[in-house]
Amino acid sequence: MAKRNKTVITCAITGAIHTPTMSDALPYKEDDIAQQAIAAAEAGASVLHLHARNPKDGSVSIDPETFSRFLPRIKQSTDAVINISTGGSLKNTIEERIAPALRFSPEMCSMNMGSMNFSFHPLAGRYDEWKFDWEKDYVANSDTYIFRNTFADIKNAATQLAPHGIKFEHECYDVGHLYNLKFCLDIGLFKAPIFIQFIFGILGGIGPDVDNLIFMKRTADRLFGDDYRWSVLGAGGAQMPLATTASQMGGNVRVGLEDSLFISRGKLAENNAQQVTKIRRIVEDLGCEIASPDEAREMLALKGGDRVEF
Ligand code: KMH
Ligand code: ZN
Repeated sequence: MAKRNKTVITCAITGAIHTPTMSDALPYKEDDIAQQAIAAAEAGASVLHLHARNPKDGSVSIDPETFSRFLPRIKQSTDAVINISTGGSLKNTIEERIAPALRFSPEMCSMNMGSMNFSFHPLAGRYDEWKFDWEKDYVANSDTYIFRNTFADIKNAATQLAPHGIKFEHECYDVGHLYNLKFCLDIGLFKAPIFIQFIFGILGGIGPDVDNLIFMKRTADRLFGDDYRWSVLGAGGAQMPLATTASQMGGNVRVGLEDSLFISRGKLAENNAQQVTKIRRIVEDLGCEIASPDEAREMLALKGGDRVEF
């Protein structure tokens, strides 16, 4: 039997684009982000995908100063790979969105591979009470936003970030984004091996069906051959089922409160580490091993934790 790859668990600690603070478990203060990130790493996440939030009201912050209040703490307490989001909010420009990655030169950062509808407006009807004033309108109006990632934006971000040797988490929300990525790879914007995060279940992207996962994987095999590594993120209720399927297909997985506030149907997760513990148990029970941070560094060809600027 062929040797199976180890599974890299990424944990996305606190999303900002599409996750209102409607669970008390979702960290938005710097101390809580640091504490939950460290606990997720201890539970088995080898990569930590990080956004920042305004500690006063949980709104998206793309201010590098906010990141500076938790990045060094996480680095001092864990060996995990730090992956800084360049997603910002649906209202930020690409220049604003890449500012934290430019300042801190992490081992990884996200790179969203196409413009799209990215909506969570149906959530607006599900809650009567909101923790913060901005949330209801932001959520309700998300049916008017375009998540902008034009070819020019991608080229601009890739060119400015290139001197930093950062490995991108290429976020692909639909099959067309794989072709966008292929085009960008062919014109030299990115270096192999590339790391693709297949994303399922965002309203505006491809749906969370196993057929679609197989289709995305087959398409990526055809386009990138051996030049890519891959992982799966299912939004909401699709998180654990699709991560389980991906791990059985030889892929890597992403969990975290950014993408689902739940631990099981209708039950809120207590924290990020609980989701990491759950997927780790599933992966190990089904006969795979999880990758350590250094094994993730090798698999993804990262520059090393000693070459970041925080
Ligand atoms: N939460 C994901 C669906 C980013 O950070 O650049 C989107 C995301 C984007 O992770
Ligand atoms: Zn993110």
